[in-house]
Amino acid sequence: QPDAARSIALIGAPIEVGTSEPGALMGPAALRTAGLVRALAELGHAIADRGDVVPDGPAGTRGLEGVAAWTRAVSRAVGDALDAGALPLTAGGDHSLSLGSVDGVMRHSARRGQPVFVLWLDAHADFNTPATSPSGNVHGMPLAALCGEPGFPSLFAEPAPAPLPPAHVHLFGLRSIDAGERALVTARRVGVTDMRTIDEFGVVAPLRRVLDRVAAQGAHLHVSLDIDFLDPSIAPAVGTTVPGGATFREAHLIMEMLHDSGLVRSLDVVELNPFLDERGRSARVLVELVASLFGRRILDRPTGPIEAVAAE
Ligand code: Z70
Ligand code: MN
Ligand code: MN
Ligand code: MN
Repeated sequence: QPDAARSIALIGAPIEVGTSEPGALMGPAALRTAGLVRALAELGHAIADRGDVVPDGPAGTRGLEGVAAWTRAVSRAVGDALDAGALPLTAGGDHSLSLGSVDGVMRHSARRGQPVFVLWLDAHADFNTPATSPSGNVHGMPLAALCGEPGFPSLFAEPAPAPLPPAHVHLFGLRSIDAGERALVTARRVGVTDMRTIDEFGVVAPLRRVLDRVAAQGAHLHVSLDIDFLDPSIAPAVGTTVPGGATFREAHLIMEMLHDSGLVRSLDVVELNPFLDERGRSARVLVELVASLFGRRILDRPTGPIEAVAAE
């Protein structure tokens, strides 16, 4: 079946104040250079590049103060895209940008009385608070702030939306977690498919359970793709590599399943550090994955053993 054409808004969020490793601010430019807009246009989508977000106030300060300047601006850009009927694709930049993108999604969904569900494809839990964080890096904290954990300064515009319920967050691909966030993720009952589960059951069964829940709730599905979800052998452009990540094939299958579900309403692509890339290969893998999420497929018909036999 031909794919439904979508209106997509590409929002650049060149943020790196949430990390200690410089380079992520070049991420949006590298994704554009790798052909992100062309790939989506070739699939028949109407993609508008809205350029890079301009932060509110001083954004060069590292830490929560600098991140706060970005959060409100990213939230507005994402909210405007959703209001216009487009699917916001926020390209980072470090993972603190999801404070803004998810906040924008939550405000939009609150107006419509629709629940929000967040699928977090990441090696990390990103559930530290300023009190538990061993590094002080805000890119390790966005989910804790979005879920209303105490200890954060004011990051969101007033009035802030109700916090994201931790049960509406699913960490997928987890393989590196700090002691403090480990306790929080357990206590708050955050959904988790860790790498051990993926090794044992593959990606299909766990992801299908998540997607079935999202469909049953009629929720807005927000997908946040951290490049370190992938194994560093296929995507080396990250500050801290964590071995044992998703393979090229697992990641593509996940994107194809997300596409087929028809549930994804907003997307982040984060943590690409082009300064650490090898001849653009990490940026290109991300573009291929995004294309798969938006309908690129091997054949223009469903694939599978039964169809293959019937076609002979
Ligand atoms: C660690 C921290 C982190 C990358 C997220 C790491 C956080 N949990 N690192 N993404 N690359 O500092 O909070
Ligand atoms: Mn992350
Ligand atoms: Mn919506
Ligand atoms: Mn990560």
